[in-house]
Order: sequence, then structure tokens, then C-alpha cells
Amino acid sequence: MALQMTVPFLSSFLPNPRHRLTAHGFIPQKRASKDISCSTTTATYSTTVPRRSGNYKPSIWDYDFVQSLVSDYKVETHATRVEKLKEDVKHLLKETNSSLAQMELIDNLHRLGVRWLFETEIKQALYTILLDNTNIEMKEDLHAVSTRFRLLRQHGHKVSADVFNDFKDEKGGFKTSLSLDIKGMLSLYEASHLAFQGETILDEARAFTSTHLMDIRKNIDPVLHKKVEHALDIPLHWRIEKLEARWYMDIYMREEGMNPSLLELAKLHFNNVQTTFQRSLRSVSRWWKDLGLGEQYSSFARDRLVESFFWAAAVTSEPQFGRCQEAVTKVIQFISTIDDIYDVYGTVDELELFTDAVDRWDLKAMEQLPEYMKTCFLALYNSINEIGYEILKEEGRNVIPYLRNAWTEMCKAYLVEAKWYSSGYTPTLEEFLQTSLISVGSPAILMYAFALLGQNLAPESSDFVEEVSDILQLAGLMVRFPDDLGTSTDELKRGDNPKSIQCYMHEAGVTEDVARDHIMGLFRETWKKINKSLVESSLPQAFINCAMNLGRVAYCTYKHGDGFSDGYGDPGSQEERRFMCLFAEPLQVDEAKGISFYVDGGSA
Ligand code: 0FV
Ligand code: MN
Ligand code: MN
Ligand code: MN
Ligand code: MN
Repeated sequence: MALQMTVPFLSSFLPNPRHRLTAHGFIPQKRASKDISCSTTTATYSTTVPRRSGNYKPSIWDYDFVQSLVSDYKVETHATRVEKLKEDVKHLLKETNSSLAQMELIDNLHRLGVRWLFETEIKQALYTILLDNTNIEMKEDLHAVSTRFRLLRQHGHKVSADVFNDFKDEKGGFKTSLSLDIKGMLSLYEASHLAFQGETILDEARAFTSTHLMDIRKNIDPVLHKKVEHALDIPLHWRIEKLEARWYMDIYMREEGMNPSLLELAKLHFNNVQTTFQRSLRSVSRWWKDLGLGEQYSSFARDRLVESFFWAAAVTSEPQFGRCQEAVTKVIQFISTIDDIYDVYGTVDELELFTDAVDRWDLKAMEQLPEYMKTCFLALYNSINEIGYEILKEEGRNVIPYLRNAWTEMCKAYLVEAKWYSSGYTPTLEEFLQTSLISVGSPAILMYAFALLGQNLAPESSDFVEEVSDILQLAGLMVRFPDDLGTSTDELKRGDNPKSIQCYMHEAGVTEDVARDHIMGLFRETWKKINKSLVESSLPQAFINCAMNLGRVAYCTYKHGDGFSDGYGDPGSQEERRFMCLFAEPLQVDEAKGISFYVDGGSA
């Protein structure tokens, strides 16, 4: 029977009690594992086994070019200026006495990528805005109501979507006169992406605003036109923060009443962040070259170190998180290499041995592996132990059991999928998702991020375990859906198991277009769940934000114009443009005219 794109479907497996404690690399498991049968002797593998290839292109990035990325911008030279500008902005926040002006300022701090410099001040200001419900503007102005709603939800405050009831007419639809208020419509559109499940008024708001904005966008002033196109392409809540900051600076400078201090600060901070990106990127790039795995597996696997770094930079971008960016880059490059071994190159016998070796986590286990797998296993083993050592040395926390367990769970999921492929089995969508939300790698990535950002992973209580497990599962789905939308067509061509789209087509007997819409609907539902965690979970907001960032980078990687394509495995000019702007091109701070729009159609 066809699964409906409804709330009950998602909530029927999310969170999944059966998987709660075991499936997501959270609680370290004992070694023995019944569901995986492994022989313990070396596989008799033959070089004549027919093997597939990913047919992936070599990296588009030259190693020497990456090593040459050293910005002229010197953080120390501008430090005093940055402090002065920060003080100016803090004063501005205090002195702005209209709630709307204050919210617009906070919104600009977000969009310009400097919100993290003013965390305390923003928190205080929003708290005041939360308590102030005497302000009439906050009830009747669509832009003001929408911005207030969005900012408060984004910061974890409980606000009801009922505030939008006042904008409906007697027939229950949104008032048609609203369509003349473009600014308000745009704000409502952005706010609608902060919905929880079941808030139909926000689904209506999204449909209403999308349709009207689409209609009117041609006849408005050019800057507003850019903003509308950009928002309709990808909503603000789903965008990668630092890319958005770079784009928005070009808009902001043309804005009436823009604040030059704020723009200057945003540019200086962007340059500052870029220097840490460059340092981390050079370091991980050296690490990857020294390992030699890119070269060893070049006939079948993806060599995507720079792309992996881009993902890591999107997950945590502030300068103090350099160590986290490096570790996350390593895990992502390992994920794509090992995923290619399971999906493309390895035989099921070999994959069982690899899974067993990771499960046992000892060097003896390496002996049983075919030659080509030994380097990869040892590199993974060393990398995790090294990251674990650093944290143990500096903070006295042992995170190794969590990291290695994340890998055990991931390899088990990879193996299940490889067996589906070799037996020609098509699972139901739900069965597929239970495995593939792990195999997509984002729960492991998030586990690394938690470990590196100082989260104590020792389960303190069952609530804590449950909350971490929920967020890992949501992070899995946030990446799985866009990944399948962007990669499954090529995957099936090269020989891989059916992904969510095909499982749903098989199960519901629908066309690919219908199945794609269904998967996109599930992606939206997953956002609603994670939006709720932001308000309800007791985990630090920074961690929930990491999970959201994974969804953002996944969506922005795979969405291309009106369709989807594989921006990770097969990067093109859009990706190249993004890397250059984030990692290579510092902003000219004193440039009088600023910079012209550098991306067509607002697709960066
Ligand atoms: C996904 O590749 C993959 F490994 C990527 C993009 C590395 C970055 C990390 C994450 C996606 C979390 P692929 O589409 O081959 O993955 P599946 O699971 O579909 O084989
Ligand atoms: Mn794959
Ligand atoms: Mn795979
Ligand atoms: Mn596969
Ligand atoms: Mn894929």
C-alpha cells in the first residue's frame, strides 16, 4: 500500500525505539555482533574478480594550488579595528529603541555572518522582544510579526504560529491584499520554514507566499528582485551561513539605511574566518596527500578532500573551531572512500572482513584483510586514535569508543546495503531509511563534531541518550533525502542498490516524479522535527545547529538550479565558485563601490 507523505509515517520510525540505543554510534557496543557473520581468515580474493568503478573524475583541485592559499589579510593588523567596530555594533543594539529596528539589526547580524560575535547581546535583546507584546507593530505588520517569529524560534523560544491568524480573512485563507506587501510576504515565506509538524497555517503560508512572490518578482526594484529570487531558490533557514554572508554583503551595501560599521565588521570577520579556513585546509590537504589513499584508489573512488573540507566548514565555521573542521574533513573523506569500497569495488566477502576488522578495532584484525584494504583500515585506525589522543591529552575525555563505534555502525549499514545489491533485494522505504540514515554518514559526522566541540558523551541519563539519538537520526535523514535526490540516478547506472526514491516507487507503484516529490516532502517534515528540537531539546543549541548545518550543506550541495545533481562526487562551476569565494578570495575592505553580484540567479 502506498505510504502517504504524512506526519504519522515519519513519526512511525522516527525516533525508532528499536534502534535507539544501538544504531547510531552512541553507546559503545560489546564486540560480538550476531547479525554479521564473518570468517576470520584472510579472504581468498582474486585480482580477476570483476569489479565496478565509480567512474569518478579526478579532483578538480591541484594540491600545490591548495597549499598556496595564504591570504594577504593579517588578523593581528585588524584586531584593534575589529574590537572598535564590535563596540559600535553593541552600542547600536542597545540604543535602537524600536523593536522592529532592533530585530532587523539582529537579522542583519545573522545574515552577515557575525551573529556569533554578539551571542550574549542578541540573547538579551530577543528576551526583551519575547516579553514585549504591547507593541502594536508586532501584531499588525506582517514583516514585523514574521521576523519576530523566525528569530525567536531560531533562538529556541516558544512562540505560537497563531500570530499569523490575524492575517487571514473570513474564508480562512490569507488576505489577498497581503500580496501587495512584498517585504512582508518575503518575511512570511522565510518564517514558514521554521514550522513544526502539524502547523498547517505555516504550510499554507509557504504555498501562498511562494505563488505570489513568483508572480510579482519581475516587476519590482532590482535589489528586491534579487532577494526574492534568492529566497525562492533556497530559503534562508536552509542556507550555508558563510556563503549567505558573502552574498548578503553585496545586498546590504545597497540597502537604505545600511550601517557602514556593520558592513566593515562583516567583511573583516569574513576575512578573518577565511584565514582559519585556509590554515585548516592546507593542513588536512597535506594529511590526505601523505596518506596516499586518493592515489591508491584513484581507479574507483572519490578523491574529494577540498569538497569534504567545504562540508566541514559549513558544519562549524567560526575561527575557534579549526580543530573540529579538520577532524570533520577527515571523517567525510574517509566516509566517501570507504563508501566507494562498499558500493562499488569490494566483494561481499571482503566487505564482511572489513566490517569485522572495524568492529574488533585491533591491528590483528588487519591481517585478515586483502592487501588493498589494509592501508585504508590502518589509516582510519590511526586517524581516530590520533584525534582521540589529542582530546584525551588536552581535556581528559576519552572519545575513542564513540568514534570507533560510529564507524562500526556505519560499516554494518554499508554491508547490509551491499548485500541488498548483490541479492537484488528492494527494501521498503522504511526499511531502507533505517539503514541508510546511518550509511549516509551524517550521524558519524555529528558524533565527531560533538566530541570535538567538547560535549561530554558519557550517557548521564536516559533522556540524554534519547535526545542525542534523536538528533543523530534527524541528521541522518537531513542528508539522506537530498543525497538520494542528487545522486541516485547515477548510482543506479553504475550499479548500486535502490535508494529512497526507487524504494518508494517500487512500494507505492508511482512514477519517479511522484516519488521525488514524496522524498522532498519527507525532507520538509524532517526540518520540522529538527526545528522543534531547537525549541524543546535540552542539548546545547550549538549541536542542534550542527545537525541543521548538515542538512543545509547537503541540500545546497545537491540542489542545482531547478533540479538536483551530485555536487560532491561531480563538482562543477557552481561548486568551484563557492570554494573560491570562501577559501581563496579575501574581501577588499576599503573598496568604495563594493563588489557587484558575483553569482547569477542567486544560486550560491
Ligand atoms: C555520499 O556519497 C558521501 F559519501 C558524501 C557526499 C560524503 C559526504 C558525507 C555525507 C553525505 C554525509 P554517496 O551518495 O555515494 O552515498 P550513498 O550512501 O548514497 O552511497
Ligand atoms: Mn555511495
Ligand atoms: Mn553507499
Ligand atoms: Mn551500495
Ligand atoms: Mn548517494
